[in-house]
Amino acid sequence: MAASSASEGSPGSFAAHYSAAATAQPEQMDAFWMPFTANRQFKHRPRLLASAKGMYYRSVDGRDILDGTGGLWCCNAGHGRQRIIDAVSQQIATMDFAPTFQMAHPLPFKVAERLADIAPDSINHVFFTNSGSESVDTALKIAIAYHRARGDAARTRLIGREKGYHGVGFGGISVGGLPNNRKFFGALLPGVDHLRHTLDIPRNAFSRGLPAHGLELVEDLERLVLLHDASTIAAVIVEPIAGSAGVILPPDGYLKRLREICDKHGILLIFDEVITGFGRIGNAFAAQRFGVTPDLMTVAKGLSNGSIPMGAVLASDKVHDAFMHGPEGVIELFHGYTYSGHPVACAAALATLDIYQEEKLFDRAIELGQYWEDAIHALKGLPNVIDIRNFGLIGAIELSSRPGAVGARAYEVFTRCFHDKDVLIRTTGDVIALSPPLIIEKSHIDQLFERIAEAMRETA
Ligand code: PXG
Repeated sequence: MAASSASEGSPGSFAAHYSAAATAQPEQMDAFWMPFTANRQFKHRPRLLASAKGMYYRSVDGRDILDGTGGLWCCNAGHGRQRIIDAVSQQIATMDFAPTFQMAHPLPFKVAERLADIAPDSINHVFFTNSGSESVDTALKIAIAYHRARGDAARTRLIGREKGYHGVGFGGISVGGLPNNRKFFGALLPGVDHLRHTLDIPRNAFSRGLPAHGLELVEDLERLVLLHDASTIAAVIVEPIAGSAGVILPPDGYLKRLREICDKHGILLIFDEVITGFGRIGNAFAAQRFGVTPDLMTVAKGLSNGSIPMGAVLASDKVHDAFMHGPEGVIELFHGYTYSGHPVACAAALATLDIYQEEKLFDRAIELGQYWEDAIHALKGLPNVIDIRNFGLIGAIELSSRPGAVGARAYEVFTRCFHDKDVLIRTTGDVIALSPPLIIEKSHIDQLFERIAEAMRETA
């Protein structure tokens, strides 16, 4: 596109793209192969967003849509934050890109320091990536290489958990436990096993906060140690709260006990904090909220408020220091991405971390937690509701599935919410999952659940 045609309102401008999109026909939308989407269904009745500010998106047809999802668990500080816009604009104009292989620029050092400041005490080192999936693959590789660096090269096995979601790299789908994300893609990584998941609706339905039943499930790790022997196991990776599988909470005491068992057997513990990080459940990270410190943490999403792709692995001194031996001229970890520590992403992250700190957004999920919990549990008794789960500013409403059509009922609620109720929710299977920006106010919470309840009542 010639530069001269890219001005406001001209054929190549953003405004023109948006107005064309509002009336696009399915065949005009064919080129974009959409991720995790029923492409043909979507293109027959698209849901297109045009702009975003604060708690709201605006659709291409001009409706203000209340964001119950923080984009996709990303925009913890709400949308369109001026500070991030300014930081990103200024950085891209100053230096668009700089390599971080054998070269660097000041920003990733600053972001790393800021992350070390808000992470648990023993976690002081940061490896940058560009997404949650890359963070997971990076953390798994660091875990295996850590043991090798210590002369314990037989520890290569990775343990994930059923229903876990760790992104879509081969490492992530191998340790992940969602059948649809695995079954199409061959044999996956060898040497992986899985703990049992902790979703137990018969015993825990409508629990408020952490479920009381299921602590014994953590002992499943001892079963895997017996089977494989600890000397072969590098790491266990879990989401402190599983998001994508439909919000699965750890039974009270589960994560503490998991830490103990890992310590007993010399196994590294990785928390995948891609959705629980940056205040989602109060405190900076779930690690602090639950009082359990892992050896490695993966983050993304809220790190840059979703504005520019960015992820990171946060490593403990123990893990990091194990690599810092041998001749100084030798590369300690043969791993990295062209865009690790990208200047524009770093600028976005610094501005984001400033907002979180100044507005005390990591306190919000605790301040609002009770109100949120009461509001979501008030939906008990609506048609087809079989469970409601909540923690911090995360919520889930699980519906019974229609016979032979898992996911259809929640999908109908989702489309009704978007088209008729002007509210954005997220569904996975028949679970409605909610993760609003942390700037949400009580009046938004009321609005959110009123609208969702209406859509649920209208859905058979
Ligand atoms: N780990 C966890 C725990 C995640 O939730 C990833 C890794 C992968 O991140 P990237 O940036 O590679 O997508 C995620 C991503 C949902 C939903 O609806 C959740 C994610 C992505 C898309 C949808 O719950 N989480």
